[in-house]
Amino acid sequence: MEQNQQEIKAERKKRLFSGIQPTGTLTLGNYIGALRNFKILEDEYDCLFSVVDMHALTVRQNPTELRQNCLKLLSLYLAVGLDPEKSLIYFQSHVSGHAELGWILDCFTYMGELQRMTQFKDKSAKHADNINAGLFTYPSLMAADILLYQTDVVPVGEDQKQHLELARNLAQRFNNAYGDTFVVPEGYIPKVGARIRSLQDPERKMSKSDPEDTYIAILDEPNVIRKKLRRAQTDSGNSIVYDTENKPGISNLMSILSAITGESMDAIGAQYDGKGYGVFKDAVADAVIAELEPIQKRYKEIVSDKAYLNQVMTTNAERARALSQKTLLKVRRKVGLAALKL
Ligand code: ATP
Ligand code: LTN
Repeated sequence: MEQNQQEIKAERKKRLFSGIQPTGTLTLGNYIGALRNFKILEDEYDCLFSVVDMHALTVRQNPTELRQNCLKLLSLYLAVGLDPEKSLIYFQSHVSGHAELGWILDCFTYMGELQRMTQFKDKSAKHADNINAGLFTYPSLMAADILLYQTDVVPVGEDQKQHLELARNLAQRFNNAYGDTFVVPEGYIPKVGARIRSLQDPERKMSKSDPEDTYIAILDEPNVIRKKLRRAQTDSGNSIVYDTENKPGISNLMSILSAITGESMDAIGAQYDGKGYGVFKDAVADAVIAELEPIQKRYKEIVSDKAYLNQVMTTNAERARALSQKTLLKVRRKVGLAALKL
């Protein structure tokens, strides 16, 4: 019997969780750093992909736009090929356990830990007129997203490393205080493309909340993609060499190409060196356009199929809710919240 249970345990796939905020147009950075890996990992793991709409509220949103952005992000998840029968693809706000566990974890998170978060510092500088408490405690809610499902692996871009570390610390802190409760999650950060940079200021990450010409949107038309890449900031030289210190612009374009084609930086350098930046930029544009075209085509079909989206949204929220209950009950019991005996 015991051996049988061990076998079942060994056979169970590891669990993966990731989320993307429905704030604006998703960029090539989001695609290479996160979304693309979701599809690659879907077969190997038992996956949850969330539209983290409650996180989006930390910045003031137009309600109509937010609702639309949530459906657009759901459509994009489906357009990259994620399977809603196999994985759980749902809206964070449809499972109240996120907020519930978020509160409990808030009570285990120190002010000093949150004050160190670079995303908080960046966002408070950007939204100086609305530095709200939610923006501050954003990382505890993210930890709740992850820990609620006993997640083993979290695929994200490099900018989320610090948040992930907090999730790990909170899991360990809680486990130390109350005995084994949470799985301590690991990050999955891609080797190439973990931090795609702004086309106009390669010191900064490419971000969907920055001006249009700094990013490529996943849904940009081919001619727009080409135009933006041709205008991407580069240095005054002409060599195609990966050197983030002295050639951040060219290095960024090389990372994009390498992430898409799988070629090494050396191979890219050998192929394009001496041909001029124009030729190289066009080659990057060709690769990006070819990669995004099939996704854009599927997206257009899916986003207009409201009945299908509604069905995915409803059934997946129900499944996620059921899954979240197990952890929630355990946590409530451990911290001493009385069970309701109906
Ligand atoms: P915002 O700029 O509005 O803060 P964002 O572009 O960072 O948003 P998120 O929803 O916060 O988007 O991130 C979604 C996922 O994309 C995360 O896993 C994040 O690490 C990844 N990501 C975001 N920007 C980049 C980037 N420039 N390069 C690689 N990965 C990225
Ligand atoms: N904080 C992340 C989005 C996010 C997330 C998560 C990612 C919220 N909850 C859980 C992975 C797992 C961001 O800003 N990119």
